[in-house]
Amino acid sequence: MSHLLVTGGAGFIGSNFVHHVVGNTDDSVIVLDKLTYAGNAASLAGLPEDRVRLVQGDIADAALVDELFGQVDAVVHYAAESHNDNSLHDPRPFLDTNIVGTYTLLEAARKHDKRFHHISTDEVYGDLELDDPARFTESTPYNPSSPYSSTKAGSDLLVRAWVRSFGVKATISNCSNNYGPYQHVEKFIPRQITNVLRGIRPKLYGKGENVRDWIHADDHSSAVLTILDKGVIGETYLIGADGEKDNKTVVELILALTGNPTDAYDHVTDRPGHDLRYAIDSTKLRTELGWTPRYQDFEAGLKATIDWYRDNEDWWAPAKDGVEAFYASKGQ
Ligand code: NAD
Ligand code: TDX
Repeated sequence: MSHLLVTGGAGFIGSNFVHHVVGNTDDSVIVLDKLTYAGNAASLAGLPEDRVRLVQGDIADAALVDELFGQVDAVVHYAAESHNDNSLHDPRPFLDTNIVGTYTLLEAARKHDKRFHHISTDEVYGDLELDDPARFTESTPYNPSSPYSSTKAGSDLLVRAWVRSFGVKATISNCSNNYGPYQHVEKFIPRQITNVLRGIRPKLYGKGENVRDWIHADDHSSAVLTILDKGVIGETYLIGADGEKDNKTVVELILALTGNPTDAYDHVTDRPGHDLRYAIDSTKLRTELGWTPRYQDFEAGLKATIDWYRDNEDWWAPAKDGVEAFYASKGQ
């Protein structure tokens, strides 16, 4: 049994991880989360109070971080500013949290000599051509496109430097696009699901040809637990579930699964610098650490996600109008 500190544990993937830990281990969790617009204490509702404690605070607050590192065995670092479109509008918080926040945690990991796992993204590798058979591997050169992905790339490089120069016991994972419950309505899949539930037409950027490699958030969680348990210090592991789909296909599937005509969507202004395609080769994680994803059927996972948003309007409704007003101001 371990005591874990989970940063960003009130966000989308972090809260899915906390649910996964409670359901699959005896571990206890302290969540450190600033509860920005993207964090929601309700995402942790119903979890046992003797195993999950939420501390509201900033990962860049060195005194708070120092205190919390003294209370745990290992740290899993999810907290980030995570939305590309926001980073194009106002990059500053991305530098503060993704770079300075990660630096603050690494200094505490060094001082307390604690096991540290850094959560990152496949976006650090840039993008692939639509017709290129290649996929990202652990040796693909970094080539980020947006303020978001460049700050995530910077945070990965800080982790590598703290391992090499200071002997911090860290691992890194770079995962593909996640879907599942508790994802903020600013992101692609929840935005389109909640649009359809409200009778608004889904909005596709540009031609809708861009490809994302979808993985269920619960599979991301099992991969992270596997790396915490068996990962080799200093190593990077790519996490993906062979879920490549273009955006148009995903929107058509959401429309079909909700009983709507599959052409009932709009094309809107494209994202500047929009990455074309992401694709993950997760052979290293599967062969060296023995991980396999559980959600192999994207349509079934998407249907369950649609059902979750239908059943949990109280969770997403307060954010919906503000998000749509932001997109409308940009023609999206
Ligand atoms: P999210 O935006 O849903 O959640 C981020 C959480 O971090 C929120 O709860 C927020 O309140 C918290 N936070 C933000 N700034 C903070 C700060 N300064 N101090 C403490 N807490 C702070 O993001 P997500 O989609 O769950 O992503 C989580 C992590 O996974 C990120 O590191 C992201 O880069 C990575 N990732 C995401 C995806 C994806 O598809 N969403 C894919 C691969 C990797
Ligand atoms: O309304 C939309 N219409 C649309 O066509 C939105 C919000 C998005 N899109 C497109 C843009 C992307 O091609 O859908 C795709 C997915 O968009 P996002 O949900 O914004 O995700 P993405 O930019 O791919 O980044 C996500 O995956 C990697 C997460 O937000 C990142 O945190 C993670 O690192």
